[in-house]
Order: sequence, then structure tokens, then C-alpha cells
Amino acid sequence: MSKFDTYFLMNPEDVSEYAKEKLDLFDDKAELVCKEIGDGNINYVFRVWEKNSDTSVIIKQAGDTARISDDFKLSTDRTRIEAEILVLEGKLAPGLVPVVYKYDDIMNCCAMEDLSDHEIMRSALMKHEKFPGFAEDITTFMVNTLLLTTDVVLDHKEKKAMVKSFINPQLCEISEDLVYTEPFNDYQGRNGVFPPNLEWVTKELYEDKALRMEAAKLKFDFMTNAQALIHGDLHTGSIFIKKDSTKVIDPEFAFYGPIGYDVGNVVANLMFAWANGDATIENPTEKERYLSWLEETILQVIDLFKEKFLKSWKENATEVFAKEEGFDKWYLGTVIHDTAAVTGLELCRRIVGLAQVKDITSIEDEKARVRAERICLTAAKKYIKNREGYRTGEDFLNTLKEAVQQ
Ligand code: SR1
Ligand code: MG
Repeated sequence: MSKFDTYFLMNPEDVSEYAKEKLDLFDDKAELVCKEIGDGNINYVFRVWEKNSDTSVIIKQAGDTARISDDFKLSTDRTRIEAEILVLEGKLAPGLVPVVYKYDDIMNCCAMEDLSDHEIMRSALMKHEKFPGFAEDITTFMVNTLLLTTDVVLDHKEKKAMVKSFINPQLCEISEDLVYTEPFNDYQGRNGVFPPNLEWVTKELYEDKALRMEAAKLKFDFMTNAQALIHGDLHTGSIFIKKDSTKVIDPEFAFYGPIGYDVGNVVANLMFAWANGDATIENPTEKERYLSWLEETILQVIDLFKEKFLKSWKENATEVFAKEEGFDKWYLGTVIHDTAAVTGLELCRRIVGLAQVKDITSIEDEKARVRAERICLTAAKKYIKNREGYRTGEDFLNTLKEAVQQ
């Protein structure tokens, strides 16, 4: 009998005990230290390390509600989904996710590689650090994990079994509400619009009927387009980074959905970093260097993604019609349109919705924050409404730049 035979929410002392009893990493006499380090909205994340040694581990545990609010009742099955997906992603995109040591379906926790030598990308970007290898790494991650899990490559029966295994209704419902509905219709009254922008947001988002219509169409696409096994929450808080390494974490929102959902999340969150740099860097040379790096990175995320996607299609497609001349480019074109739409949706929801981003909320000067929010939201509306006009990284950047002029 062990105290870990029945589920309960662990505190740091329990986690140290768990690590000793359940993992092969530490011996019985090891002196362990444990700290809760999670700052996400959903789970509890503990770092456990041995005093006087380099051995350490991360243990992530799921509660039956979201950490951010008890209003979100969540199945603890999300930890299974996360652990299985990290293992799969590790095979499809080697070196770009943490190694999983153990998944425990009783305690609903997962033990994985400690990435403390990396930093959460959003925090690093808020210090205006640059990562020249990021576009290369994240486009490899996305092409490998997305294209290789579609019907283009997988046997269709195998793919359908994966759709079934990774059905994730409660986490999807969070995205359906927070990303697709509430930024345009605050029907649950839980948006958090920055008061000096309330009138502007009311007119430009809530009262824009044509925009709400496009959001409605996109929501139904998100709920029905089982295209690829997407990460489902690929923002800069789900990425650990250092100069020569990128690791994607937290795939608990994963399910079979539209590929553009992941790509658009990456692009939008780079734009939040851009808006933060634009609003807060005082030295003009430093500002120019940082914003140029971000602009180049946004451009490369789109253009490298497209290039690698077509190359991988040629090498890996198995579906007979995937070899039909021009079908690859048509399919990719639709992915880029979805990417534009999701870029816009993510820009809106992280500014007006329940789960906002620090890149924006940390801008202290009121006028600068009002401006940063309006730049992002003005661009967002174009990405959503004109999504079918986007083809290249340059198209994406032009919209951001036009929004700055308005
Ligand atoms: C209730 S969860 C709020 C947000 O946090 C997660 O990281 C997802 O982005 C979700 O939408
Ligand atoms: Mg997360």
C-alpha cells in the first residue's frame, strides 16, 4: 500500500515523497527539495531536485478544476493526453519537446525532463532577448507534428483511431468559448477589457456584425475540421527556450483540429512581443534591432513553414489524391488562410478576454497600452475578415505595419 494509490492533489512535500517512491531517479537517502513553479492557468507544476547533485525532475499534476478558476471543471484525462502527445511529438520532432519519464493515471501526474536551463519564451521576450534559431526550430516542430498526423500521410483508419484517442472535449470547450466566442460576444460577462479601451472595443469588436459572422464560421471550422493532431495552445508561454535550443511544452489542449490553429498562435504571440517592444523600449537603436528581429522571425515562421511543409509533403504523402498535381499547394493555401484567421482571433482574445498576456498587461504607461492594444486589434480584424488574401510572411507583416499607421 502506498499513499499514492488513491488520487489527491499533492503539495511540495508529497511530491518529494512521490519522486523518491515512484521514480528511478533518486535513491532512498537522497535529500530532495521541491517547489511549485507553475504559472499557467490550468495545472500544478513542481520542480524536484536533489541537494548536492544535478539530478532534478519536473512533475506536473492535474486537478479537477482549472487553477485559474473553479468554474472550469476539467477531466484529469488531459494529463494522459499531454504525456502521450509529448512522447509522440518526441518521435516526430526529436529534441524539440521534453523527455517524459513516467505517466501516472492514478495520481494524474506526469514526470518529465527538467528544462531549468531554458527560460519560458514569453518571459525572455519581455526582456527583449532575441533567439535567432527560433523560426527554424518551431517550423520544423510544426511541420513534423502537424503534417505527419494528417490524412495526407497516415493510413485513414489509423488517423481516425488517433482522433478518437485524443478527443479532448472540455479543453476544446475552453478554446471554443475563450478564443472564438467571448472576444466578440461577452456572453458570460467574464472578459477583462482595459477600461480606457472599453468604448473602442465595444464598437470595433462587439458591435461589428460582419466580424462576429466570421468568428462564428471559424468556430464551426475549429469544432469540425479534424485535420491534424494540433498542440492546441502553442503560445510563447508553452515554449522553453535558450540560445541554441527550443522545447515545446504543455500540449494538454491537443486534439484533431485545424493546422492553422498552431501556426496562428505562434504568429500572434510574436506580435504581442512586437507590441511590447514597440511600447516599452526607449533606446531607438535597441528598439529598431529588436523589432527587426521579430519582424524577420514572423516572416520566416510563415515562409519556412510553407517551404518545409511542401518538402515534407513530397517525401511523406501516402494518400493517392495527395499526389494530384497542385493539390499540395491548394491545401497549404487553406492552411495559411486559417493561420491568418487564428492570428487575428488570438490577438483579440488575449487582449479583451479572460486569459490575457503579460506582454500587453505589463505595459505601465496607459497611453502606450491603449495604443499597443489598438494596433493588435486593428490588425486582428483584417487577419480575420480578409483571411483568404494572405499568402506570404510579408503579407502578414504588412498588415501589422498598416495597423501601426492607423
Ligand atoms: C481557463 S484556461 C485559460 C487559457 O489558459 C491556457 O493556457 C489556454 O490558452 C486557455 O485558453
Ligand atoms: Mg499551458
